[in-house]
Amino acid sequence: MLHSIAPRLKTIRDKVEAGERLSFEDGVALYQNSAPLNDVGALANIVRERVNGNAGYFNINTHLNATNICVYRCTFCAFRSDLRDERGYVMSDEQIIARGQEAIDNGCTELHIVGGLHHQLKYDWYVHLVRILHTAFPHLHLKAWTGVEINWFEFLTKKSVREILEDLIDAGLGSMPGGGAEIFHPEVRNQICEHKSDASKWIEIHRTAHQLGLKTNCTMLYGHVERDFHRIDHLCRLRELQDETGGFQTFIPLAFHPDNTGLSHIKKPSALMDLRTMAISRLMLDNIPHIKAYWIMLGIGTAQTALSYGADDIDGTVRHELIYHDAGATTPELLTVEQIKRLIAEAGREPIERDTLYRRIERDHANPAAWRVGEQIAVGV
Ligand code: V47
Repeated sequence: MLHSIAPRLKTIRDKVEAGERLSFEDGVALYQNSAPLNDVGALANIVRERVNGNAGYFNINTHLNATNICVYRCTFCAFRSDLRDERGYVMSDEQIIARGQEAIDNGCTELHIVGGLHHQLKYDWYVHLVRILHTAFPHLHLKAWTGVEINWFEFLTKKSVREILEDLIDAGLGSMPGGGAEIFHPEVRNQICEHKSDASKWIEIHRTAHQLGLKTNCTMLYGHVERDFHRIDHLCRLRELQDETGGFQTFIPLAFHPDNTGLSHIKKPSALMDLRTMAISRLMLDNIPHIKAYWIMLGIGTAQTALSYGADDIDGTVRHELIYHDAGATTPELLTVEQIKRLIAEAGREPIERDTLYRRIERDHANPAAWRVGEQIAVGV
């Protein structure tokens, strides 16, 4: 017998209006096609405006992927290369410093640094990279290495997660990006990245980072082999850690891009799926301050729409993005500050430049590459 979704939606609406937490079952129900997307989006928008008002955050940042050579073979990844593949590269210290200088010259406040788990490079190379950048550019925030990379460093050094993070903080690490989470549920994880750190390891690494005072982000890769309940399970696990530590700043739902990957037979998720996932993320993650619509991955139109479906941030101007462009993203490789502000304003939100730690950035109009950190941004979670 078919059950109507309407009574459950009414219960969910009452909970959202009362600021009550949604259950696992509520989350799964919101994924049903019979739950109208506009209704789900309108509920998420209530939470978005309660938490972040009318703000549309962005930052000015640059990516650095210092090597694409990786021992792992995640089926969803088009970026990785084998050691002897002609696509494989490792950047020299000079190239790394030049990327930092380019960031400074363009007024960036953040370097987003991730890469491959190289077969031969030692732990010291990864720490050294952070140290030389921090020494040369002490005001540039280094958001570096995912939980998966930290787990690889454990394997290389036999040190504890805490010791590794302490080494990296000492070298100049400012925070950690949210990658490597993919889908936590083992039914999916074992199909798409069986060899890399499992859910409990990824969670343990972020817990330890939070205990050491580092802020981190979190992600979920959707639109491949997972089902609705796998996504909701993933969000519930993130929510649980956030209850314990409060250390996550931003959640970024990542839409799978199939080109040049081991899953190229799968169709990329539709814009409707992107918006539904954005909205459900905002509704389930009632304790995470920010939800990011990563424009590189969503495309500009969907990212703009997402600002009314739960998202309050659209990431940065971004230079040198490789992970999505290798997997077929057709978005531009960078936006100017004027373009990013315009697209937020067109979506009816107030563009606010932030740094990685969500402090306002104030710029000198005569010299836009010069900036200073302003007040901490308040949120309603
Ligand atoms: O962990 C890899 C994903 C992630 C593909 O913290 C893919 O601010 C789709 O985590 N199609 C890395 N996704 C990117 C990431 C990120 C991005 C922007 C901001 C932040 C942040 C973090 O990209 C990986 C994986 O989940 N990914 N390949 C692909 N073909």
